[in-house]
Amino acid sequence: MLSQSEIQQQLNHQRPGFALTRELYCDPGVWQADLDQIFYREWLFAAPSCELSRPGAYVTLQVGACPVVVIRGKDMRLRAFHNVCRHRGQRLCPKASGSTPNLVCPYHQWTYDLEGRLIYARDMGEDFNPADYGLKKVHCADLGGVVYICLADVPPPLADLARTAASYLAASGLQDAKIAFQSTIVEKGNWKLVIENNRECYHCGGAHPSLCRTYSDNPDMTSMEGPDSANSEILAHWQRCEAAGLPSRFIRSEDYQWRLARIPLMNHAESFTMSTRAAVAKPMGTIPFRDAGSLLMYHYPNSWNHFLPDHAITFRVLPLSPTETEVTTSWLVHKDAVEGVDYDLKTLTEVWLATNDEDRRVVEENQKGILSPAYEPGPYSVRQEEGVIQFIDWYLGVMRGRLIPAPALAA
Ligand code: 3BY
Ligand code: FES
Ligand code: FE
Repeated sequence: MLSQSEIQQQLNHQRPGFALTRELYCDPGVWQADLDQIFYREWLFAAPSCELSRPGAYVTLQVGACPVVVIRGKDMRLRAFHNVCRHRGQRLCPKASGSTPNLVCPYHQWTYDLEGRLIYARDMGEDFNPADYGLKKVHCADLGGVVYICLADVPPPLADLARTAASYLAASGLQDAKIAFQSTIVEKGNWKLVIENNRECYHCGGAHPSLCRTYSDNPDMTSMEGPDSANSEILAHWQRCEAAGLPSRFIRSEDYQWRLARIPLMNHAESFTMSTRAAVAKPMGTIPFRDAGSLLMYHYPNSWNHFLPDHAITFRVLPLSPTETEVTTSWLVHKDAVEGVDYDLKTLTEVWLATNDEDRRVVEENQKGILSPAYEPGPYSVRQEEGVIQFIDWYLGVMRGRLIPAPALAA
C-alpha cells in the first residue's frame, strides 16, 4: 500500500497523455486517497428526484465507509443524513430504497422523523435529551431532477452546474417521471476505469453492437470534447433545438468536472432501441420533436446520463474497493406511462442492459491486464480519447492540489 508521499510521487510523475500507472488504478492507498480527496469532498449523484417523489420516500447509498440516506420530508424538501443511528451506530436503513413515515432503527427502535430529529428512544432516563441525538446531516441538492449529495463540511460551489442543469433539463420532464426499471451491477474494476470507459467511444464499434444502431462512434458526431469539435450536423442540430427552446449547445465547467450537450442520434433515431424508434409512446416533458437526440450530462466523479424525448437514463458510480465498482442504472419514463400499454420493458431496457454488461466485461478485462506486472501505461488517442484525457487531467489536478506535500519546517 502506497504512502501519501509515494502517491504524490506517482501523481507528479504521471506521463501526460498516457494511461495511469497500475498503482494509481489499484493500490489500496490510492483508493483511500480517492475516497478522502474526491468522494468525501465532491458533490455526488445520488438518485433521480422522481425516485423520491413522496414524503417518506428514501434511497440509500454507500460512499466509501459512509452509508447515506436521502429522504423526502413532509414539507417536500429533500434531506440527506448519515445513515447511522445515534444510539450505538446501527445502519438505520438497510434497504437500497423504500418509503417510511419515520426512520426506525432496526436494533433498539430509536426513531427519527423525516427531518432527522430523534422522536423516540425508550428508557433513556431523565437526563437524556433527544435533541442532542438527531441524525447527522449531509448536504443535498436537487439539480432540476437529479439529486446530489456532498459529505464535506463545506461543499464545493454548485451554483454554475445548478443553473445550467435547471435550464438544460427543464424540458425533459424529470419532475413528472417515474422509475420504470433499475439495475445495479458490480464491475470488477477501479472506478476510474469505469469512468474512462464511458468517456470514449473508441471501443464502441467493437463492444456495443446494439448501442451502435443509434449512437455514433464517430467522435465528431457526439461532440464529446468541446463545441469546437462539433461538425456541421451537430451545429445544425443545436440550431434546430435551440430555436425550439431547448438549450443544447455543449457547455462545461472550466475544469471539465461536468458537461452537458444535446447530440443527435444516428439517422434521426428517436431512442436507444433496437428499432431506433421511441420506446415509450407517452413522451417525457415538452421536447417538441422525437428526433431531438440525447441530452448528455456527465459529472465527475460518479455520474453520466442520457435524457431523451421518450425516456431518461441515469447512471450512478460508487467505488466498492480498489478493484470493484457499483453501477446503478435507472430508466425513467413519464409517470403516467403504463407498462404493457405505453411501453414494453424489454424494448426500453435491452440496449443499455446489454451495453452495461459489455462495458462491465471491457472494464474487468482492462483491470485484469493492468494487474499484470507486464502492464505499462500506453498513450491515449487524442482524436478518440480526448474525453479520457480530460477526465485524467481533472483527476490528477484535483489529487495533486489536495495531496499537497507537508511544508518544510521554517528554520
Ligand atoms: O454513455 C455515454 O456517454 C456514451 C455511450 C457509449 C460510450 N459513451 C461515450
Ligand atoms: Fe439504533 Fe440502538 S443502535 S437504536
Ligand atoms: Fe461502452
